[in-house]
Amino acid sequence: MRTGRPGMNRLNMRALALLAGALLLSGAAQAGAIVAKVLDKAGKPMGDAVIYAVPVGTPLPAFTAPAQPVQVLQEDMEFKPYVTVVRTGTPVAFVNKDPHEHHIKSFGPAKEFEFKISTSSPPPIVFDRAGNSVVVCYLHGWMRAHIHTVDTPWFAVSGADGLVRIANVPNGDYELRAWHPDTLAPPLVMKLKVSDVTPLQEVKFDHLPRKRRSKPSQSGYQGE
Ligand SMILES: [Cu+2]
Repeated sequence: MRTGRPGMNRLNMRALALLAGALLLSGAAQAGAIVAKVLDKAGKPMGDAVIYAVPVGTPLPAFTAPAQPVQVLQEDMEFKPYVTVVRTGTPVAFVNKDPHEHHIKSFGPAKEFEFKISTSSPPPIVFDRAGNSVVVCYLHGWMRAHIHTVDTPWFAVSGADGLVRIANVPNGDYELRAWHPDTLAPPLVMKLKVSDVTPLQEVKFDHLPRKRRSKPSQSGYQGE
C-alpha cells in the first residue's frame, strides 16, 4: 500500500529537520567522550592512572566549586579511594568511618596539611594548586592515598581494567596527559582531537605498577 507512504515520509522529513535544527543549535557545544586504555610497560592494563585533557587554543571553562566537597574516606583502615583527582580550587573532605583515630599527613608540593581525625571531620581542605599530594597516616603505615589536582575539568582515573572514560568534552584540540603514582616521571603528553567520534586512545607507561603495602591481616583493626 503506497497511500500511507507520503505521510510517513513527511513525518520522517520533519523529524530529520528537527534533528538537524537541534544539532545546529547545539553546534557550539558539541561534545564527545575520551576513552582511553592505560597499559603498563609490559602491555598489561594498569589502574590508578590520572588521565586529563587540557584544551589547546581555547580557554578553560570557569570554575564552579561542587555543591559538596569531594570525599576521601578512611574506611577499613585504608584511604578510599587510593587516587582522587580534582580540579584546582576543589574542596576535599576527609571522613573517618573507622572506630579508630587516624593521624593524617600530606606531603606536597600541591597541598601540605596534618591533622588527627576521629569521629568529627575537620573542615574541607581546598586544593588550590595543581600537582600531587601524597597522603599518609602516621598511625597505620600501610595507609596511603594520592590527591592529584589538575587545571582542567576533564579528568578520570583508570580502573583495574585500565579503562578511562571522560565524558562531555567539547570538540576541539587537546593535550591528553597521563600521570601515575608509581613513577616520578612527568606526565605523558599526547595530542588529541576530540570530535563526535573520537577513537580509543592507548596510553602506555614505561614502568610497571608497584606492589602496594597491604594492611596487616591478623590485627584487631579488621573489626570489633
Ligand atoms: Cu590511620
